[in-house]
Amino acid sequence: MNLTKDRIKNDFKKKLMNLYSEDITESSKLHLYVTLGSLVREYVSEKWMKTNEQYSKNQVKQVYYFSMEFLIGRLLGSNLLNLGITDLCREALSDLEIDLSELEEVESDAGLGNGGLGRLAACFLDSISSLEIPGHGCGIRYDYGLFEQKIINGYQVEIPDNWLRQGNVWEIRKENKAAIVKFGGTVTSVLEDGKLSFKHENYEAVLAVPYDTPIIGYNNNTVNTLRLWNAQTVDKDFDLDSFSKGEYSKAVEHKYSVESISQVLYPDDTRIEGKLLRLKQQYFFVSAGIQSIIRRFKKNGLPINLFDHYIAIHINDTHPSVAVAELMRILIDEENLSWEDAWKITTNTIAYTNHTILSEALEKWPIDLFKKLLPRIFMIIEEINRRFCDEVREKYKDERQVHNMSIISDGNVKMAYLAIVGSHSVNGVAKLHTEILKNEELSNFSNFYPFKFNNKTNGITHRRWLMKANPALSELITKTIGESWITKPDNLINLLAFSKNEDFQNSIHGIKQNNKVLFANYVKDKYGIIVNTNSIYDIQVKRLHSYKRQVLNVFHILDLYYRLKENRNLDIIPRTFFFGAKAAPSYYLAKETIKLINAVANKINTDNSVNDKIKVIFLENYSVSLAEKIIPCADVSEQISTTTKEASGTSNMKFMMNGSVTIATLDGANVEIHDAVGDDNIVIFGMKKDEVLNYEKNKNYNSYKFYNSDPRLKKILDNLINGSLGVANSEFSNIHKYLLANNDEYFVLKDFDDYIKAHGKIDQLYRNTAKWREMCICNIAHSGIFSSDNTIQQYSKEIWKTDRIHVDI
Ligand code: 26Q
Repeated sequence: MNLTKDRIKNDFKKKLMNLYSEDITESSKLHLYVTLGSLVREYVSEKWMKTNEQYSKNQVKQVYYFSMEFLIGRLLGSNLLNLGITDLCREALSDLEIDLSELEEVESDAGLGNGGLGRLAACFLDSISSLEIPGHGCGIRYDYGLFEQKIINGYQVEIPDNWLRQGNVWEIRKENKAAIVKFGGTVTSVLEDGKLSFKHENYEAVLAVPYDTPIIGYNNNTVNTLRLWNAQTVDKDFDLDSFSKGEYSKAVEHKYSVESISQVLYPDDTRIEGKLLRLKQQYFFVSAGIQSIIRRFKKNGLPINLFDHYIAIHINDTHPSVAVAELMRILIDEENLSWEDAWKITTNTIAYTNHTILSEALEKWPIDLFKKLLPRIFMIIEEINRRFCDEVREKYKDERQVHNMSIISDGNVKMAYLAIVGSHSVNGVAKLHTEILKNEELSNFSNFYPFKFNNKTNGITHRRWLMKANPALSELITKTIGESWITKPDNLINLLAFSKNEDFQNSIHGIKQNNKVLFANYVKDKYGIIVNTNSIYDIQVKRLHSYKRQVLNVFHILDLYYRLKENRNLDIIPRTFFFGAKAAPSYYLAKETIKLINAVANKINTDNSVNDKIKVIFLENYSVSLAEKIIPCADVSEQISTTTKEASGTSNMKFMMNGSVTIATLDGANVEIHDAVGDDNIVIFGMKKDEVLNYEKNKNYNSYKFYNSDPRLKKILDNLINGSLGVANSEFSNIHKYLLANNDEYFVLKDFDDYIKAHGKIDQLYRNTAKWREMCICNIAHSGIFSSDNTIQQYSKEIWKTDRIHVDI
């Protein structure tokens, strides 16, 4: 399609008239946004259709990425970018006296995820399409995404995220592709002509209706599909009996109970609660997704025994791991394959990524609950487990080992074990994480199946996180090294030749400075706080969790504050500390930490004796769109998790790509960032992996030792509970207790001293302007390897075995 400015102007006016019977002057921003969005969708419709046609016609292998979460954010800007029509649209709209960036701000974030895992899925989709890989997303169309966070009097308050209130221009409801998902009921076995079959009766049927969103590749014709499922009643919305008796609420009870399945994203990304509704959500989208894959597969005329030659299914953590049993069920019960054939196909099809080693996050379901909700699936898991346990018994002749590895044990179904046994590939998300999985957490399984375990270090899409979030920097990069980095992000390394070039350093600095000023204006408008744009912007944005140690960051700030109070002339570079973090609504310690950050912010920002040197800002409602604003203005990126606890981290990569210097523990992908940039371009502190593992094994850590021997820590901890932070004594007593009486699970006190020193080093480095800028450039130059394009190429080649397909129009 040959788009010109004039054509866009005309199409836009026509569309506005068709949709709203309005002209521009009387229209609202929302209507203008919807008009542009609809137009963009219209522009991709041919590519979308042709992509699907070509996949069917050529019978290519396709991959389906199953995930409970897709944290997409906004699509207008990234769709325009990938279509290569941002400037054209901006100019066309500008002729019509419309500001494109204002329209972008109207779009709600699709916040269908908690954090890293969901955002990774979104970056992967962008890379899959941009690399012309036939691959799609499969998930849940939640009516409500991750809650919106308000801070009231320093406390987090959660507001439902009604992201669909203004409609969603990107999705298409496909009623004709709906599937039925069955819950509960009874299963009986029937022997007929010597063949055993299973009859499922008295189940509750739920209708799964798909909504498709186009996933547009960068500068190509590929448009893949993100298919999200919505739950509906199969037949009647009303129980007419109850209705005619006047029992109105009873009449719609069933409808609400069914629709609740896809109503809301669970906002907890750790501490797993064994909630029935969560398991219902999992089976709901997995069953609907696999049914729709099988349906399309058969429609293309392919024989079922070649399923794994044409289909790869990737499961994002254990959340979709019932896929193993569901695929078995369909192959055996509906396609009449033998157990052995079905098992071969299933394990060849499915691959699993693990995202955590925190034991409290490992999913397990009580047997009774599982059996009642999914009786046939449970039977299949029992049989999978029986056969697996036989193999383990045969190999080790050790019943303890059999018990330790059993998928069903101690009254629970262990989803990670099911995922490992039922797939051909198990990967961690960074080198260190995979090592820990192999050698510690899942060593049983990696000894049994050494060929399954592999590493795929996470990545981020440089299109959203550099080109879209930081257009000025992208332009400068292209001006300096040409545009090849856009499709070959590794070529960013060519920037190294300019790292000492003074002009280039100044340009890099100028861009950062400009970003900092823009964000300072945002902060002033929203919070009424004046930020010193010459201060170091020191940023920690991520979910709030004890292992991510936001408290360590706060302790550094408090220490700095007390030092400034003691010595008004303390020579430090002014700093502004930014935090952004949502706490799971039931995670009380995390919520107390938010209150602590806000109390410290209030204390410091209102203290005129220090607030020209340091300020603290808690940014409300951290989200994808806020991340795109804040990351490009960071000088310092805080990646300070307890070593071994952060599987990978991905914001560390986004910051690096935008030219920040990282202060980090050697945890997760920080290890690979450190390997890439070297000692001189990152500030590393804290315990190493073995120290942490030793403390944990020997149980010989004693946090009081640090409290008693370090007067700075004593002061900070005492002040938490004596009212000196301007709040009641009890306000932070849980944090205090956690760190002292409960012995500081994540070694905050142990790493404190080293962290303070590391910040001292940052302050010194920043003074050497040329050296600091060189560091920033070096980080950008090495960030290309963390493009999710690289990650996806590895997944495609080593796990999915999918080929690139160029779509012809
Ligand atoms: C499971 C069951 C019930 C309720 C909630 C959950 C649940 C939901 C989300 C469990 C875990 C999550 C999310 C985990 C997550 O985001 N992990 C992060 O994944 C990133 C991508 O691999 C890594 O970079 C991070 O290190 C890891 O913490």
